[in-house]
Amino acid sequence: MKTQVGIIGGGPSGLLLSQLLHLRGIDNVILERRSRDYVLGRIRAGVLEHGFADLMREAECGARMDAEGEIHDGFYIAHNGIKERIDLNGLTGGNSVVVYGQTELTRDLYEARDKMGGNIIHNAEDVKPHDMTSDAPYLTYRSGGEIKRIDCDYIIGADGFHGVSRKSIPSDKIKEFERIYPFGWLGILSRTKPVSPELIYAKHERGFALCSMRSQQLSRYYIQVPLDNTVDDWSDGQFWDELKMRLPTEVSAGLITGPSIEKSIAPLRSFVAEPMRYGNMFLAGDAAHIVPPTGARGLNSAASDIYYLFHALLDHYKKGDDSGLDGYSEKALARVWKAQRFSWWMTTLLHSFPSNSDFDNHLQQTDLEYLFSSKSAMASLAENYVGLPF
Ligand code: FAS
Ligand code: PHB
Repeated sequence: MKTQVGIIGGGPSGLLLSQLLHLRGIDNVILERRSRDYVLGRIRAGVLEHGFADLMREAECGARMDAEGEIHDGFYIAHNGIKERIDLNGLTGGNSVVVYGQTELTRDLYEARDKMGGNIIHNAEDVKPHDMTSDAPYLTYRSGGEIKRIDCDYIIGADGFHGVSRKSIPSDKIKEFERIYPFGWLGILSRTKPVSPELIYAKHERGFALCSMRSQQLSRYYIQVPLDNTVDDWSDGQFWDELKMRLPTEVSAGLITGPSIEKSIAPLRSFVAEPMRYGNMFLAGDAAHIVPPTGARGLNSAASDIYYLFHALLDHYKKGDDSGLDGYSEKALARVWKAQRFSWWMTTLLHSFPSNSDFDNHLQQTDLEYLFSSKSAMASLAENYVGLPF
């Protein structure tokens, strides 16, 4: 098989790029290791920057997001028994975020690809990129016991943190930066009315908590847990009791609890691989970078990678201009590192660090007090949260 762009990974990054390229007549194929049901069974991000929402609309996949997603003009930070609001809309001259689950967004992208007859190969085993530094790179994969080959002009590694693309780059051609946090997030999904119309990020001496949602009937809650915890250490009742202890009394009094329909623990790490290009293979999304979810930047950083790659490939195929491709890694990394900084700062501000000294803890509380004492500080948080320009 021959295609123009071979994409490894059928998550949001790969799907969004595939849809944008196909709409402009650029042929592409997605190789996805898992089944579609498996991919759609993942519960992940919940907050979209306005730039991501615009890209979904440009990809003709935004209708359900606009119908069912919620526009949020602000969120709360709870600390010392009170909650204070960050007025995203007022502090950014009218910008906001869309609360719409990644699972639904991925479903919308799959439906759009099917409608256009997009070529997505599921259960593609042993996907491998080859001859990436040549003008004729290709992909191989195993399907039904047979090794198949796809010749392409370019390969996109959109296969997430555990994918094959980044690991196929010689170690002397890539540099990795990483910070592992000494805790994880235990998250649950429950068919209950959210405790608050807007998100609440809570800093508490017992640990961080987050009250989020997927709709007015579906709540998403998280609590910081030690790295050695497993889901089996936490019954639903224990989760609800701990969450209540970490929220201001007036908030926990209104918490509607119910059985968890999903419960999982995600480790927290900051990770960047540089450069995001190796020959004619380009990395995008979690394949190249990971952030702790505190700043809701994970999925949103993938969106700007896709935006840059889409326009770079368009310029190549439509104008013979390769400046976008040649500048992709530097341009994407400039925004990736700003998302890294913001995510690290939000994580450091709001979590309990077991190894913190009294000085560290005093500094952390002062950072929070300064934030709410300064419109400039809140505006800086807000402009990062709604999304820096692409
Ligand atoms: P993805 O990992 O989503 O997709 C990669 C795809 O490639 C997968 O479908 C995988 O099956 C496939 N693949 C992997 N290896 C392959 C191979 N060898 N061959 C073929 N296919 C292969 N972000 C937020 O903003 N907020 C959150 O709350 C949040 N929570 C998260 C919780 C968890 C547990 C995880 C893992 C991530 C979370 N994220 C969150 C980040 C997440 O949303 C990612 O940013 C987002 O999924 C990035 O999308 P992709 O780059 O497409 O990578
Ligand atoms: C979520 O709803 O899953 C969510 C929202 C905001 C975050 C992280 C996760 O910062």
